[in-house]
Amino acid sequence: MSQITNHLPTKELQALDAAHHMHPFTEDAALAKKGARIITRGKGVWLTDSEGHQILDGMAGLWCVNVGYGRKDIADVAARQTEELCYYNTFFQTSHVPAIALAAKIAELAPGDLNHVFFAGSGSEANDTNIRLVRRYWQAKGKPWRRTIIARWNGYHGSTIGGGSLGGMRPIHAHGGMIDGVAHIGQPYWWAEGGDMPEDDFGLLKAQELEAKILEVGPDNVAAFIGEPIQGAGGVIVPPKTYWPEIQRICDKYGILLIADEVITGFGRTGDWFGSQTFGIKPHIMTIAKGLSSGYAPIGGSIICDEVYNTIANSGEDFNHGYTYSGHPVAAAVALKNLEIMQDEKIVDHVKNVAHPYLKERWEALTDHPLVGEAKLVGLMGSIALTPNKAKRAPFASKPGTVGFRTRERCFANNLIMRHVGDRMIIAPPLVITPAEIDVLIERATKSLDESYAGLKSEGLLKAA
Ligand code: PXG
Repeated sequence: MSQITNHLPTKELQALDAAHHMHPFTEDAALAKKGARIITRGKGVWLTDSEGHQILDGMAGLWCVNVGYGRKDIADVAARQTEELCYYNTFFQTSHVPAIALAAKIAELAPGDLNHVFFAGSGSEANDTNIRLVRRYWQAKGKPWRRTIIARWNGYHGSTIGGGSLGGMRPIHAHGGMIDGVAHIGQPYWWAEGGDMPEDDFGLLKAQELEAKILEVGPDNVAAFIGEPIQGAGGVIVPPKTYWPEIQRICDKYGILLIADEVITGFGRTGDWFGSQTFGIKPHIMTIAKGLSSGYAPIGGSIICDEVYNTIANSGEDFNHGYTYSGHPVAAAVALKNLEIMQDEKIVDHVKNVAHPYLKERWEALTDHPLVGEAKLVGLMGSIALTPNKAKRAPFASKPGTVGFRTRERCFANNLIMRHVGDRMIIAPPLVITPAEIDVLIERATKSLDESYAGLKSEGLLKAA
């Protein structure tokens, strides 16, 4: 199929796409008029589209292609495993080598006593697993009423009804509703919401919203708190350094399970194996997906600590949960190979000691640009705030996201994938990016910012709200 369709002209592919393919998070009728951009190949940090453009992928796909595109060694493993055992399940007291080996490898890499893995096909599914895990844990502890999960507004935990409910994205809640037993608190987004308060004070204030919510719900009704070490889809919002220690203190004080959603921050993105290590978080459960396989196969999971695992495993009952593709052998073999590559090629060290320091200097220099307020970078996860007034950290008078969208369009035109979330621009390039490629990224980003700025200026759109 791909061999055939790759040879169809772009217009024909776009017409077929519009006729039959419904896209995620997309107004399809509007896309049909424009035609989707069609990506045909990837190698390293580079993508090729059906028109032959060479695009630098500043987003690693959707935050996932950590080892870069086009690795033959991963493709070979997938082919071999497909031939040897393309599928078998892990239900009914059976197991298979790829799932066993991958679970053991993840347990080796994960910190502390996070020693047990429940596999899913994606991050959303893994978070649905987590909802059942934490509620089942408290049932098995004889406290079935402990079932509320506290999460954050503007957090992202997937788009299944469960994952979407944990997430704090109101447009997702608006399409189909939420599950019961989820409560949200504010996000630690100092740039937009911190006002005159010092950043560290604001971090404490936001973390203390957790304590207030626990007291409101009743400490004995709360099962868990879930958060991304750094909010990704929410705009790469790096919390003040005071935030996570205070969240940890509050969770410990009330005996609440802590779930770190590491779907984006896991597997090297922050310069450590896990974002929890970067921020000193000690979670009971981690959600993983994306970088686990570098996106070469769909796989996610929950890494579970001894206490939660032992309580459920020794409860005398089945854990009534599982997916056809839990631990899928081809996906597991691919993920294992990906993690071996990460280790053999010391990719986490590359992030920490080469790519991050080099990009940090160049990324932070973007604050000299008239459109850019703050620039944040943790590992290879970065954001810049666009603003008409840096000193006041002011938003634009235009509808939020207008300037970000226009800047993203300039990036596309300049063959750089840099996303926007509202009026923040975000990047998360493949972890293997080299200094020379970082130069290209910065050069294209600067050109795009210049063009966006010139356009906004000529149209009188640089006004503050
Ligand atoms: N948790 C986090 C922290 C995520 O970033 C998920 C869970 C869900 O994973 P799956 O594999 O079910 O998609 C994610 C996914 C965006 C964007 O616009 C981000 C994600 C997915 C789609 C779009 O940045 N992250």
